[in-house]
Formats: sequence, structure tokens, C-alpha cells
Amino acid sequence: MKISVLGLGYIGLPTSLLLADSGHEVIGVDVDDEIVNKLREEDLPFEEPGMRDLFENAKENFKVKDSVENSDVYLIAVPTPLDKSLNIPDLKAIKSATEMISSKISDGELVILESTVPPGTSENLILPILKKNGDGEDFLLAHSPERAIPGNTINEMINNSRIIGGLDEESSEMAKSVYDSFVEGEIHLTDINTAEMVKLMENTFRDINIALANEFAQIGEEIGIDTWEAIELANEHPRVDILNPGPGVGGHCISIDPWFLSSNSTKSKMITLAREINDFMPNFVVSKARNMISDVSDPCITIFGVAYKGNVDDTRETPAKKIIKLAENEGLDVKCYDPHVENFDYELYSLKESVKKSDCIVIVTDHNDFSELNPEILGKNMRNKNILDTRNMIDVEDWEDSRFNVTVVGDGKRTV
Ligand code: SAJ
Repeated sequence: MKISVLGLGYIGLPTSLLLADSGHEVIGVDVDDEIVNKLREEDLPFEEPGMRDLFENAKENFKVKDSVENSDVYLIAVPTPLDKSLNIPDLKAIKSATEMISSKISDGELVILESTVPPGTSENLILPILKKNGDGEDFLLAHSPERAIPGNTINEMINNSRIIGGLDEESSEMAKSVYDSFVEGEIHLTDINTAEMVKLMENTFRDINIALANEFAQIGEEIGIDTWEAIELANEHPRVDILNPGPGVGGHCISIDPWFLSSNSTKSKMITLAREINDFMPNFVVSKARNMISDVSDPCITIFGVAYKGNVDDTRETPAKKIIKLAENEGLDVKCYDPHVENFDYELYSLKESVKKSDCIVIVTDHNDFSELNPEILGKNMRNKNILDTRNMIDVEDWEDSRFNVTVVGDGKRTV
């Protein structure tokens, strides 16, 4: 089949490559010239395990173009950001991608929407645009939300189960035949509105679970217990699975998708409360860091990790940004270090430079590298030896042996 993929980001690019690798003729389209130019030079715009090998295998069937071509299938994988001033989704990119497709599409051709959208978007926004401009009436339309986790995208795209919600049976079946070419997990068919809802429910469930863990962490500190140990013990129960507390929830999905559900509903309470709890965690982290260095004049802290989560180079919605801004507003000097990230809104330093004359390290991201740091060597360059671990990932005894004052978010036995 000839397949046009609109949007070559974290989902569109690996999906294009998997489709091309399985023999389809894939045309990748993106409005971002930097992405297009990089790919034309066979340079990948972001890191993801296995993507380089996949690219090498797929490149013969994968062409990057400036505009959509007549195809059997049009797959939309453009971003659906949140308008933060209103907390409602911004569907501009979906609209313009659909408009591009509508000038090409004919009867019997299929549009697949992979981007996450509020329930009803496929039927109420996409379908009318296709019908208005398209050459015919009998298009096929399906929503198949991406569910792969950044950091393990390719593996999950192949092995996870997949939800496909078609406008009608023919749409579902044709979309299934597309994914059958590389998906090894089970493929579940449903209607289009249910598919949209399923995706949002999954990410909202995770956000609420993390909010609960973050609330437990704060209560644990109040009553003086180690919440990490308590969560581990609670999770021994066969029907309990509490996630980990941390510095807040980042990334383009979990910190955003719950708003897609709550923004057009009058019934959402828990969803917005969980968002509030998770969004407050950076404030909690900064107040703890502040307490650790309350007697220092001209304090300087070092942020370890600006990616939104461990072992990725993605900084979208990272809690690090809010932590840095809040800390700077409180008069702290802030330096950042991240071994995975190349470009960030704030200057990134080398490991050595980042801790020079610093008064406190704040581990924000759970990169594996941070559990292997050498406290003895790092401490030599610091002005004061403090470390605040928001991810419970360092060996506390090891750091204390090197005369660090250690605090772990959620550990009420080591609180400040
Ligand atoms: N986090 C915690 N505690 C935890 C787990 C995560 O604080 O126990 C934080 C992370 O550090 C990060 C944020 O939550 O800042 C989100 O990370 P994540 O690993 O939970 O999820 P994402 O955003 O990388 O990917 C999610 C996944 N959704 C679910 O697991 C239900 C993925 O499968 C989706 O495809 C992806 O959202 C998406 O694109 O929607």
C-alpha cells in the first residue's frame, strides 16, 4: 500500500519506519523544515532505542516530502498540544493535516488518526472537513491511538496490543490490515468514540495513580515514615499497584491528556485534582531544596536531569523547567546537567562544571547514570555537600559516607 504519514515526530517517524520496513511505500510529511532536512540527510531528529537500525532497513521504502501525495492510507500523527492558558486542547495541527488530506482523498481511501484527541474529534471535526473538501463521500476513517512509551517506543509499537476504532466495519478492517503488517500484539476493534476515550482513560489512570503516590509521599514525610518502603510493602498486596512519587509529571502525554477529558466535561473532579497535585510537586521540591541550604548566602543548586523522565532526551513538559523557574524566582542560582539532552531552554553544563561551587544537587530525572555517580569526586568541587533525590535512586549510605547531607522526597526519616 502507499501510505502518507503526516507528522514525523515521536510517533509518526517510528510508525513510518515500521510501515516502510514491512514493505509499504511510505511518504513522510512534516511542516518542520529542520526535521525534514535532517531526515533527508539520514540524520534522526531524536533518540530512541533501535531506531537507527530500523531506519537503515526501512529507508528504501521511506521518502520525506513537503506535501501529501495521493495514497491508499493517510495516517495523522501530528501533535495535539494543550493551550495552557485555557487548559483545553489545541487541535490546529489536526485541522490543517486533515485539510491537506482532504484535497487528495478519494472514495475507498482510509484516514487513520493516531494523535490523541478529545472524545468526538474524529466524527465532529475530522469527518466534516474530509466530506467538505474531499472528492467523494465514502472515505474510511479510524482512530488508532498510539500507546507506546517513549524510551521503548519501537518495541512497544510492535508488541503492545492495539485499539482500532473505525467509523464503520470497513474502516476498522482496513486499518487493521495496515497495523497487521508490523503489530505482533493483539488488535482490538471498537467504535471510533470508544477508541478516543480508551486512550485518555489509560493516561488519566496513570496520572491519578502518580498523584496518589505524590500525596502519600507528602503525608509520609509529615508522619515520619519512608513512603518508598511503604509503597513497596503495599504493592505486595495482590490487588495494589501504586506508582512512584517524584518531582512532578512531565512529557507530552500524561501531563496533558487528562485535560482532554476534563476540558469538555462537567463531571470531572478527581482528574483535575490529580493534575493539581502533580503540578504542585515542583513547588514541593524547591521548598525542600531551599530548606536544605537555608543558611547559605548566594546559594547555588544543580539540577541533575532536565528530561521529563529517565534515559530519554525529551524535555517536553519537564518538571525541571518549573523547578528551575521557581528556584530562580527565589533567588537561587541554578545550573543544569543532563547527559542525554543536547538542547534545552537553560544552559547545560558538563558534570564537573555543573557542581562547581554548588550548594545542593537536586536529582530531577531518573536517568540510570545518576545511580552510578561518585559522591567522593563530585563533593570535591561543591561548596556545600547536599543532595536532594526526588526519585529515590541514589545509595544513601554511600553518599552519607562521603559526608553528604541527603534528603529523599517521600522519605520522612530523612526530611528537612
Ligand atoms: N512518573 C512518575 N512516577 C511513576 C511513573 C512516571 O512520577 O511511577 C512520571 C515520569 O517521570 C514522567 C511522567 O510521569 O515525568 C510520565 O512518564 P510515564 O513513563 O508514566 O509515561 P509517558 O508519558 O512517557 O508515556 C505514557 C504511557 N502511558 C501509559 O503508560 C498509560 C505510554 O504508554 C503512552 O503511549 C504515552 O503516555 C502517550 O504517548 O500517550
